[in-house]
Amino acid sequence: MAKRPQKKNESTRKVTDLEKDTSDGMDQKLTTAQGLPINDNQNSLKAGLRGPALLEDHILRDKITHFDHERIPERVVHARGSGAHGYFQVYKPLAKWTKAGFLNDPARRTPVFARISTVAGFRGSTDLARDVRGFAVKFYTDEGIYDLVGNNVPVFFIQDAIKFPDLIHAVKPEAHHEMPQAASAHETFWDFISLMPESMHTIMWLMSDRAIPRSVRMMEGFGVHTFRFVNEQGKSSFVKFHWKPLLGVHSVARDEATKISGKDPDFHRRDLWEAIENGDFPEWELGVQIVDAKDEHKFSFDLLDPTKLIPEELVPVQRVGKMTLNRNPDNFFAETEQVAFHPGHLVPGIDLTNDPLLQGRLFSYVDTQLTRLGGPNFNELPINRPLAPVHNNQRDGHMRHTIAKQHINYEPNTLGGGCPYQAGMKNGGFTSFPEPMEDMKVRAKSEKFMDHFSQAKLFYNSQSKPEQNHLINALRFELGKVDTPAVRERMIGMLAYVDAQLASAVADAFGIEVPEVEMPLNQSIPADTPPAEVQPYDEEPMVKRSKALSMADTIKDTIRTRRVAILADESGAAQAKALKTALEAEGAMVKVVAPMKHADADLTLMTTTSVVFDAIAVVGREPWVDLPDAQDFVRDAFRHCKAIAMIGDAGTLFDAWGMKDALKAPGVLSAPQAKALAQDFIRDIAAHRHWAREEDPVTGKKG
Ligand code: HDE
Repeated sequence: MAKRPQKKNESTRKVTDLEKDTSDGMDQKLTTAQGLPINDNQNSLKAGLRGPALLEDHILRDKITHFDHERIPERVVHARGSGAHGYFQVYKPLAKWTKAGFLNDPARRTPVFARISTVAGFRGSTDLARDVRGFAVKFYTDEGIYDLVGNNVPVFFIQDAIKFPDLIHAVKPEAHHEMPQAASAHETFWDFISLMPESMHTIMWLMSDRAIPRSVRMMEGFGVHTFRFVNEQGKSSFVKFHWKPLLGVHSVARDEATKISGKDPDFHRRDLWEAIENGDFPEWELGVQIVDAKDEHKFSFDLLDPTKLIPEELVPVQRVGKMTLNRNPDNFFAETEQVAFHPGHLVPGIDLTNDPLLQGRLFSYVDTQLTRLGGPNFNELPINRPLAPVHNNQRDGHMRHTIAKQHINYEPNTLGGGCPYQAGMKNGGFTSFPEPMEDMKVRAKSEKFMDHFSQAKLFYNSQSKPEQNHLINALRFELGKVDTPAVRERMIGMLAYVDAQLASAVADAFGIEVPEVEMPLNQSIPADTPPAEVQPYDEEPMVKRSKALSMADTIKDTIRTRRVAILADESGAAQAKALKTALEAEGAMVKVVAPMKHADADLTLMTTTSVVFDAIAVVGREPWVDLPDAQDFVRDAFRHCKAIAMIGDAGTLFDAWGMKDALKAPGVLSAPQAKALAQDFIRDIAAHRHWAREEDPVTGKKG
């Protein structure tokens, strides 16, 4: 009898009756979908040994019909994603601001399912595309499902939902030839963006290294819109949500990202999966920025404008709880693919604002599930079911799972004892915040929405020098993929509103002057409007630079889960072992890479590449000096500014390969024995990348 292997990680969600895998248990006979045991799964039913297949073969048809319908439409955006289960726990009650139960009981572990995605690529596209990442979290609270459906960038491209289909059409592969896949580097995207000044802030984020994360575990998350908290007394405050990763915020280099896309397109998915399987559970703290209702209009920007963030210098982020992802899905399709998020899945104590982007989203998510998941009963799929009991009069529809045993399906009633009855506020019934409202019907925005450049400027000014260089190079690359000069010129004109040097650095790459700035067609701002400054809030000083917007000072105190390759053949095995032991003691994941497989080697130069590692060490010179693959391995690691340790006479390889003075570059170590450099190597790996190497006039070219 075949036994089903058990999952090793603990489960954090209770399994409901309908979720139970009926194939569980010891006896695993192969059956049809109807449970009929199958005698022969190798041969279809034929008229004779050499005869035609028979239509009668119900077993063949059962199998093939199901197979023919295995695919459902992929998400129109965020098609490529990875998910994981876990839990959320608040540090202390937030009763002052919100009555949400899961934000008030520090003893409660609320189960969550998180799905992290790219936006533009198809379901099978690469993880390392330059893109915004979706960061969606479903909380299975005692009061029903709460979804925080955010991104890894705190702002969005557009201010109003009505522009979303245009934005997505422009960024997706072009309609005539369906190219390029998972890339904003093409003409239609930049044509659209060059006419949308409101996009400039998000464009700065998209062109920064934030859009090529090292790992989804090392990414921030943001609710983007301003939401409302409502407390027990009915008092409301505005809130912006943040997820702060405990491993810090880290990215890869641009060239590295494109190479990873070829070598391991599942890089982020694999990284998340392996970390969880290894027990290195990713953690994020939930942060909130709270704005008192009376301060709604104190900012230079409108709190309802999703292209603006609230600088942390104006309103600090308070860390109020922690999410831990500790279990991989059992089945990708059933969980990660079928999970259905919706910003309108709310619990009492959390409410919406009139952000015009958010308002449009409230329509879109259920609408899209109706097509994607085939009908209104997607809420009954195991991954979407609330843990809180559901009692209502919704009935029937495609693929209904629930067998309603009550024939009374209307309210009010007496025949069903009045059940289910309206909860009322006292019993946890949801009430929308009674925001006063009386105005004209208009198609317009408030005036403060019109400042499109101050925060783009704030972001650019807050970047470190290497980050600014990376951003410039990303723009040079992206605009270099644009064929129509007028589109490129219009974009460079737009950059001039953000920063003159940025615009001219990009223009230089195309041998053109920064064009006279002409305001785009669909905006009402006069061409000579100077970029506004960030205005003081509550008499606080102007924010010109915000530390939180740069990754330069992020957490860099650990090498936990960092991937390190040690190039060593059999002659270097002892040194490799010594280094491996030291690094593993600090939580790094170490692989020994050899020219040919030997007993102590995990991988060979043929089966791996340095772009999938955070740091490399090389033992000895002889095994490598004549191997082009070894040279590429080291060159890439050097170019991508990774920590490098040369052991024994490995340091002489640089001269042999024409990498003069590389030993003097930051983050490069050399010693006769592994033991002598292990501690320094650990420090250099924890520093993530040694971007200063890009500036070194001797050893590498800029950027
Ligand atoms: Fe989405 N978005 N979105 N979005 N979004 C979807 O819903 C939409 C926006 C976000 O892992 C779709 O189930 C509109 C902002 C995430 O399953 C769709 C607008 C933010 C995910 C949809 C926006 C997001 C989606 C596609 C402008 C960050 C993936 C499939 C008004 C705050 C969730 C689906 C997952 C998915 C519509 C803008 C985040 C079509 C109309 C802003 C993380 O309904």
